Amino acid sequence: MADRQSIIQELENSVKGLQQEAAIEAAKKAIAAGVSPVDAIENGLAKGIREVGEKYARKEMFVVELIYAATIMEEAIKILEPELKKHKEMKRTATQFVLGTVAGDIHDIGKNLVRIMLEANGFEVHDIGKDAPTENFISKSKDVDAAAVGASSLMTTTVSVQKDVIDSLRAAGINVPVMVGGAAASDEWAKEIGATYASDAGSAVGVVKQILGKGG
Ligand code: B1M
Repeated sequence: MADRQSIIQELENSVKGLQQEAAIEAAKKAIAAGVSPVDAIENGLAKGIREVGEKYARKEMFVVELIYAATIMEEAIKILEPELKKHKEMKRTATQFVLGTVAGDIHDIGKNLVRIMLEANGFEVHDIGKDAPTENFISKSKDVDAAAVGASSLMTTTVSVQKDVIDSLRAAGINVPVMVGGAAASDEWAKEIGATYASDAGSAVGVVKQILGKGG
């Protein structure tokens, strides 16, 4: 059976090399070999897609290739998703969490991973999708009586919308804690806008527990 390192490398290479079949096969191998799905995604697939993003930024790859690489990553995550969900706690909580990618930003792979991880840990996640209008964060939070809200942003051009979401929540009298994340966010930025930052989907669970005062 292939070892962890070679499977992780295959996952990364398949995304970088735009090889969908290879990505799916490597994801299946990861499960068979007992590689943690979080490890497979973060150190394999995500590493590959970030390199594709760097090549795109250097104009060494076209946007269609970026789109295809993202599709490959999503298909491989579909294979790994049931394994991610197996790690869930048995006890479900009644904690309502509203999550979305901010207006103007269509990047949702990271946000979807955050949703999977939160759901796997018993949270009731209301995913309002990508390019989500700020008012949808407000209306959904009211509808479900959210305990906390999460806003993802991947671009420098949309990160300020995370602040708009917080300002609009506060203006509507919704004073719940907000978690921000995504490649364009940072700890410093989060502090500036009155939010809490999570760097990845794994740590997002601990951050949500912490902002809700549930430890972790
Ligand atoms: Co685009 N894109 N993209 N893209 N894309 C970036 C972000 C970019 C940095 C690439 C680059 O140029 N190097 C660049 C932004 C530059 C900037 O900041 N201004 C960029 C650009 C420019 C664009 C377009 C404008 C390109 C174009 O059309 N000309 C366009 C955007 C259009 C728009 O949004 N209006 C665009 C489109 C796309 C695709 C559709 C092709 C695709 C997205 C597909 C999808 O999401 N369904 C795509 C991709 C794949 C990327 C990169 C390469 C990879 C993003 C990704 O999925 N990473 C990205 C480069 C990069 O990020 N380095 C790039 C894997 C994922 C697992 O990681 O999303 O970081 P990530 O999520 C992590 C953490 O950040 C965290 O947990 C996740 C898991 O660990 N996290 C949270 C995320 N959200 C969180 C929320 C939380 C907590 C943690 O709490 C709420």
